[in-house]
Amino acid sequence: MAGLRDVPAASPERRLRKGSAAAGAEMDSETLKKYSALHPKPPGLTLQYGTAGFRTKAEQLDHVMFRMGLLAILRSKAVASTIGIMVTASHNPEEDNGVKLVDPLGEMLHPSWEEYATQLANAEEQELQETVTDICEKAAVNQHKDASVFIGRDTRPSSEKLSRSVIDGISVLGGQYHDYGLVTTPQLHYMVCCQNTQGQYGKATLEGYYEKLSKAFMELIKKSPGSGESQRHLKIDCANGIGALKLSEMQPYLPQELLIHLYNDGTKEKLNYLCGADFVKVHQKPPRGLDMKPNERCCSFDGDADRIVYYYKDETGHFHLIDGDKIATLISIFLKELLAKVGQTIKMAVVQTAYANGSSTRYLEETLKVPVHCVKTGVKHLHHKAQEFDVGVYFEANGHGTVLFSKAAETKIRQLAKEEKDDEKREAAKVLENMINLINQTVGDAISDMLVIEAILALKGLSVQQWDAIYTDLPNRLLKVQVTDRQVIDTTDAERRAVTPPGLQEKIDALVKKYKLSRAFVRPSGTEDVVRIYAEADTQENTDALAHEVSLAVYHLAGGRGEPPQPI
Ligand code: G16
Repeated sequence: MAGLRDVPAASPERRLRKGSAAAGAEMDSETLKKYSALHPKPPGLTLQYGTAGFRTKAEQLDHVMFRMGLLAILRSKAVASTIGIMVTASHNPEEDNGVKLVDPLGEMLHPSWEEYATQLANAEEQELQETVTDICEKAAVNQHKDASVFIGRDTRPSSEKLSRSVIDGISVLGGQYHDYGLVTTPQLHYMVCCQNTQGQYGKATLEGYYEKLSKAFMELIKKSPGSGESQRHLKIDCANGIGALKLSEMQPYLPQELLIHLYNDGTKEKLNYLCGADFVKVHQKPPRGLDMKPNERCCSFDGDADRIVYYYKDETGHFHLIDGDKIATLISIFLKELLAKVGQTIKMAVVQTAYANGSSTRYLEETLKVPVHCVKTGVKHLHHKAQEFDVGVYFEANGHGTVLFSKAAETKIRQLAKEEKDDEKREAAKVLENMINLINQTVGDAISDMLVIEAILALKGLSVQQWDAIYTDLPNRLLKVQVTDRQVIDTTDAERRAVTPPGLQEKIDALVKKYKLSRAFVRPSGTEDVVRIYAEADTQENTDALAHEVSLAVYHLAGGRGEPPQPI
């Protein structure tokens, strides 16, 4: 496989591969034992494959990384494709780390394998061999297949060492790997997809990624009013993370029409500290370290550059957040107009989560007349749902999302862009074709989303204020509460209702009734040791009161830890 590096001949994996089975019952258990002992599991520690893989304090993750190296090889053999492993804890504090596994077409790991990942991560040392064998049997792993893994990591101080533990795991079970080193999470997803589609999706290199996106972006903005004459400025808060590094690399590929200014590039401050997309969304205020003048368009990436939110400050100094819901709305308006112009029966739908602002759902359904679907938090759920449509726009309110085009829709659009006789239809199809090339369809990608948004704003001649004015968000508030065991909260109806602990949902229902246009729900986070609380109501004051009351209900009924939540 081009670009892949064989593990060194002297590595344990070589010896294993010479045997009839690289993994499973006949595996060289002594070698596994020996290498696993270098990455010992703290006895009794159990971790769960959460919303986006494993996440916890970096010092607890060495064994998990080694074992995810093992798992990636098993998965690669099972599906006869390259698998990706990204070492990152994304929006979490710098001291945390984590791992996200990437499936062949760049999607998140298939849910059926999440359970195997959890089993493997939690097996005690003496059970490890048996667990590997068990997974091989259950998942019908063809031990004779070749295996290959792509590895990437974020800029956390702990990431390099942890990615070496991944490589140790890979080496024990055999196969090839390519270590891309520092990349954004979506870049790794892109590489995996390129590799498994034999280059159809693009070249599996960073250069290939930059060239593909910048070419599509340039094609798009060529058609914008005033193109070539005016420059667009965009200030980007990079969360002190990988986004800064990769945007700097990409800058020479970008046309002069787009001038990006990078802030929080990681040279001075800590990753995600008082900055980044999660901070801006949760606190609804600008990040530290970005000087914002009135009406300037600004955006924030998160720690591994798979989320983006926009914002600006008006003349009165008032801060306006443009979150994932408004990004989805802008993209949907734009695509819907183009689809109408090409005159085909290509159906579009939007996928959201319970966190979507009520105003966005109403606007999409009632004004834009686009079907909206609500699924559980986690891009894996949104991605899966979006695959059901010709064009599936999915975004979480936190700014994590993308657009998926079905194979049939993509083929039709490319054909129209080439052969359609009607000029207007052909031009619309060409714009759609370039959007397909610009959007990273494997996963939410802050760089790609940023270019998509900048292209749409330029083509439609929209200012950030005009975009913001499409609809008015209902006041909303996100809070966190610490409890002894967050799994005591179980939810249903796409996480909009709590099933346990007893009495909690009844209490939330009663609290919600006190306010107008109100809504609230609670759910255990899959990336942090907290319960998340979301509330919406007619005014910010009422929203904050509702959010606080619900957080107290969680604290009292779900075993709160530490001090009770304070009013906002
Ligand atoms: C991850 C997931 C997102 C999810 C977020 C928060 O984001 O990829 O889909 O919305 O965690 O999840 P939770 O509320 O369960 O903690 P990231 O950017 O941190 O990888």
